Amino acid sequence: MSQEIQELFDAILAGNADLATEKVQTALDADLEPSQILNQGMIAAMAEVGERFENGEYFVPEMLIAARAMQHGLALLKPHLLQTDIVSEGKVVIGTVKGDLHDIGKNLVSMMLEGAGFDIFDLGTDVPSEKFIAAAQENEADVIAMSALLTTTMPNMKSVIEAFQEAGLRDKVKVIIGGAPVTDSYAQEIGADGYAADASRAVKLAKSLLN
Ligand code: B1M
Repeated sequence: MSQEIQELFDAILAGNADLATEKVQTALDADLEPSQILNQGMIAAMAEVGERFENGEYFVPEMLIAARAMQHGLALLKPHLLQTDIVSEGKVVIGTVKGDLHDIGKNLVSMMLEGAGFDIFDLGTDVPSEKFIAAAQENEADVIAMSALLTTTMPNMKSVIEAFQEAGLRDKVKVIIGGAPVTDSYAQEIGADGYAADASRAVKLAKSLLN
């Protein structure tokens, strides 16, 4: 790991938002690839935060400030991750499911989809089925993208799919899902159209489903 990436990783672990932003700039100035800065410096740091939480070294406040540091750094990195001059690929309604407040992964997926030319309608976190349905109808969505980070909230993805079925809208949209505890077999089990392990795979999946 380069020194710039290591310092960014450490700044996120320490939950220092100003320092994390500064270290993203330093890494960009050193001509490091934005994807490397994201994956090795930022996503890896959040994985370490999760491990420390599991081991009882970190608690919710530490997770929260680390997440805030990541989001500050991400705001600076965002323009460097996006392509320009792209035509619309389709409309995506995205959100983290009901009961779940984790939004960093969802924001990354949203950002990458936007960068790949999709029109994004981001409903935020803790999104109930009715809100997914209303947004899909209002915006004539092509894709419903759901994120869940908790094993306890994953079943709400199934509820959303069932709500689309009950509303007679299931065949009008493609449903993609993701998030740390979600798997390909879970996607099949609940009748989603696909699962992606990370944001760039989510872009490939959405494109392949619409073509
Ligand atoms: Co929470 N948390 N958290 N947390 N948190 C986890 C998820 C946990 C794994 C930590 C741990 O124990 N190791 C654990 C879940 C255990 C489980 O269910 N199996 C956990 C817990 C227990 C909790 C609370 C219950 C803690 C408590 O209160 N006692 C609580 C729940 C609150 C709630 O949601 N109701 C809670 C709260 C929080 C904070 C609010 C403090 C904060 C979130 C802040 C925020 O998001 N704004 C937080 C954080 C930061 C984490 C960890 C440390 C980091 C999550 C993260 O941002 N990762 C996390 C540990 C971990 O994940 N290892 C943890 C970085 C992000 C880029 O990755 O979101 O996985 P991720 O997204 C990836 C892929 O999953 C994928 O793409 C992204 C990468 O490109 N992806 C998709 C995501 N969505 C996708 C959708 C797609 C496709 C791909 O298609 C649509």
